[in-house]
Amino acid sequence: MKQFSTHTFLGLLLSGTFIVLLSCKPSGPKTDLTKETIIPKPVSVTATGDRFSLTDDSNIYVEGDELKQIGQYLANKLNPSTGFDLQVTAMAGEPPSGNIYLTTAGADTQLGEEGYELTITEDLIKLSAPKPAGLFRGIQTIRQILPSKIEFASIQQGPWEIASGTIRDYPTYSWRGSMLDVARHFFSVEDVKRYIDLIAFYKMNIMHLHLSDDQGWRIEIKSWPNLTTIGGSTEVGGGKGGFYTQEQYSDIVNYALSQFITIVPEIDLPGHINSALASYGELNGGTIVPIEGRVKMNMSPKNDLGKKNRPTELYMGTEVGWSTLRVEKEITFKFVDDVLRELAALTPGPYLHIGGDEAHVTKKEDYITFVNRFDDMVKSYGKVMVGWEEIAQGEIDSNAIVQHWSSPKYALMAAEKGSKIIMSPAKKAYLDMQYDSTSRIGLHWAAYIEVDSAYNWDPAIRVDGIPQEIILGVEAPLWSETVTNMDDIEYLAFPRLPGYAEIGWSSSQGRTWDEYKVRLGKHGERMRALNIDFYRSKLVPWVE
Ligand code: TNX
Repeated sequence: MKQFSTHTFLGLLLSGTFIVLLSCKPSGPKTDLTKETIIPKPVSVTATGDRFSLTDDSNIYVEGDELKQIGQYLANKLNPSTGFDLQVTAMAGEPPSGNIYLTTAGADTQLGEEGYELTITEDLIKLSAPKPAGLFRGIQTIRQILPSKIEFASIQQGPWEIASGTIRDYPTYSWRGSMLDVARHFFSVEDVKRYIDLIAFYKMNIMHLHLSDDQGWRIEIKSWPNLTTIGGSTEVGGGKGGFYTQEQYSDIVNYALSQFITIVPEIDLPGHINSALASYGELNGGTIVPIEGRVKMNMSPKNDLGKKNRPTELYMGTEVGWSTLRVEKEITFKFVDDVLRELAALTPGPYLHIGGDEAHVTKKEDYITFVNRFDDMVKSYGKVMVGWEEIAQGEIDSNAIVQHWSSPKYALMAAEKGSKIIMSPAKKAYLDMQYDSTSRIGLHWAAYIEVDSAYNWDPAIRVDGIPQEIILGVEAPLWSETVTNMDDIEYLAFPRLPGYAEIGWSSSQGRTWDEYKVRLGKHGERMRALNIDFYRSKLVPWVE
């Protein structure tokens, strides 16, 4: 009896000590890679139970000079918070232990354009991918399996440990993007670059810039200078607007390219065109009479475009669908051709987006003529035409890409013509929709989109009759009628954007909101470290 109680006492003492030891364990040392929070969720993760420590002695080795830039990108992400001075060195073969190694040599080509394999042992972090883009995507995973404080801009306390194991990963869809409307409100080059940084963190690869609309023309066109000097001079609400010089646009394009993100420039035609009509009277066909039954949105008194051949007034309101180019004016086609030629020359990516949405005051037959001629022009400059879903009415073919936002009818029409489809259903994927009726900015004409609703859909089965093979991917547009600064952008884009990134990258098999919301909650720390002004949805169990 006595002995028994001594045992019990010892047992209690031991387990007590164990509990104390456990709780004294420094926070951080994680050895189970499968427990890490990665968004978008990788294809497969295997843990091996050890850990790699990044230290002051660590460096980054890359296989070949052409990978140095990617290595430097990683160093730039890791140096500020660790306070280390990771150096990037090109060399052949595996480096000594304690380092990070990026290589394309001998990588599994099955991983495709953007896939990668990450192998972490006690000795080495090895990231291998058949293409540099895959290394870049894999680096985002490395960032996400380091402690959250790695994202701070100032020095933080280590240790900087990563659980060992293997991650094999590649995307489901090749088009994973977001659109920023810089026309309704103008955003600086710095803002656009920050947005690019943020979407890159979630492995997106497309940045669509909505460069013109009724309220503003935002890209310098040298052959038509008034477009920016006049058409770029204001914005919704009457602010001073702005525009990108061709040099600034190229700077954005190159910045995106360095993160393996393609800029898709959009000039919205033949509607949403008042900023051009206000810049050049010769483009203005005069008063528009809305066509019965085709004017869906509440029409503005502004649909009076004033006198023919006279510039219209600049517009600072938010109505849509009231302006149009005129087919009968041959100068119209010279204008569009000049714009597309200059834009194509500035754009290394394969796409030109010609808008095509909500041309409510363009006659249907004229609209079709426009789409056909725009398609010819885009092709003549060696580019692929992208347009909002309404372009499916034109004589488009399998080269064209149709961006679905509202009507299943147009999506089906596009499918019948063999075109590819980008999924941007407004009820699910519009970043400018409010979360709920209390959201401080945003619209709600399509829906209120809480974070769960934004995540809970599958592009492959969104529109009946559209097979997955013709779906290029997912894009989340951020229209900016109510968005005036970077905080506003962040508040609407986050935390919904990581969900769209996951829908585009990860398999839909077994995807559930209940599992995702826990991962998203843990990303609260990362978003805070990145200084993102995100919406703290009550539906998410935030860890901050
Ligand atoms: C519809 S969706 C538009 C935009 C507006 C947006 C506001 C589409 C292709 N056009 O012109 O900014 O709604 O949510």
